[in-house]
Amino acid sequence: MTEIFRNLPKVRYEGADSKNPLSFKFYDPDRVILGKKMSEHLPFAMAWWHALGNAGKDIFGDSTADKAFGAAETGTMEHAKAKVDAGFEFMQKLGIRYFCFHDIDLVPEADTLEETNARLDEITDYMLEKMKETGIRNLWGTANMFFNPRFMNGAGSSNSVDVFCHAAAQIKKALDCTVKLGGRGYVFWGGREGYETLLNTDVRFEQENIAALMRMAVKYGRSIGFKGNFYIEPKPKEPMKHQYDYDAATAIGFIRQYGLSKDFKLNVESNHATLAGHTFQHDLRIAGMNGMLGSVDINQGDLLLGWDTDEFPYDVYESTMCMYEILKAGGLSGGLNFDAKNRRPSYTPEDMFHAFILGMDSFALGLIKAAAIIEDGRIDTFVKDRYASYQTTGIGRKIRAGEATLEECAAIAVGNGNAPLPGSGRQEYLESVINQVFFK
Ligand code: XUL
Ligand code: CO
Repeated sequence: MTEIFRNLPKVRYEGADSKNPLSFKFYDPDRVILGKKMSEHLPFAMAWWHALGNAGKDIFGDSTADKAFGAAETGTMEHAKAKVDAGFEFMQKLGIRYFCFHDIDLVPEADTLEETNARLDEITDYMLEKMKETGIRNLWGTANMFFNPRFMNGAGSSNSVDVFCHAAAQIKKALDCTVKLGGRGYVFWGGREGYETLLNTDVRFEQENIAALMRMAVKYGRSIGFKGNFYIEPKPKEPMKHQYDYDAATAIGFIRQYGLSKDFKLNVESNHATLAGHTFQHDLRIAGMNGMLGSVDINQGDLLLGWDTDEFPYDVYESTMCMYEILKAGGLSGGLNFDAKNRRPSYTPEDMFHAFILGMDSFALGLIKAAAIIEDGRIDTFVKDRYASYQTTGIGRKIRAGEATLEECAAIAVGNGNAPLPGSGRQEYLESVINQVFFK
């Protein structure tokens, strides 16, 4: 088979002093951190849609990159196969062990569902061969229920029952493909599950229907042997003005309200959390403390732009706090999917390599620094001590045990006179501890 990324080598770890642009400076897969190999802490995945599908088109301009990968014509089955060849060669060269896909990332959508499904059968047969050859695995699959005009008012939340049924058909087939490829998860990102105006929208009706569709998906998935997690991927807006899975807390509320907790966790994405007005760390913490941190889409937004820019992550403070939350939550059942794309002017195949090297090195550094923060111990000790009065006083212990009454607390307050100040939060000191751990 012809090599697609000719002149681009297998990328290896060369250490922080290397000036070779096509080497890892920090990602050393076999290095052991907190008792586990880096490669196990960091189950990186390639997003089919960005890496193999996105050629740099934006609303002001056409593609800049050539993502035909040698096919005579794009949007054909020949092109779909060329993408498989390119994707597996790329993942092997970067040492990436997982990929994620939407149904229509894999094949061009045909005029009928039957024909699209037949194309999916053909391409997944071809992918399975490559997976066997390379040991590369599927992290998660999903159905694209936002691109086609039929989904203009949503999928599960559509006002039209015919659209709802079409969404169901796509989910059914995407689940078939995910199970066939041995996927570890199945994602619902409700890109158009929301509204443009409340003047035409019955929010309760739409949310009940989304939950009904998810319940059907779980029932069908389990019936065909899907053992992995279902994930909701929160995002507050874009493309819709308001999206129902606004942030981690909202999605967890939805999952609990509709009785989906047994089967669902979250896929938390960095740039989505920041669009919701949170830090990435915030949404990871909310998911983790609720036992709902399943998988993560890693990328980076731009505060000066304010939309979902899906940049490759280079902010090591952010990747560190991400890995800190993941380590604290006991790891991921899913993985770290690069839902990220090259900037439009970085259009060459070599730029794809640079992008993943940047992202993988940023997360390797994040892991190293997060482990160092935990081993240093000052942050964890400070947080624990900050709440010490709930351990050192009788009333504190009673409050924690749920045994105190309002009258009892009030009587203690009266006996104490005015409550003393609660103690300094020491934010600036703690931030300087982080800097010290980073740069010592
Ligand atoms: C869009 C986004 C999606 C999901 C999968 O912002 O993140 O690509 O990850 O549908
Ligand atoms: Co995503």
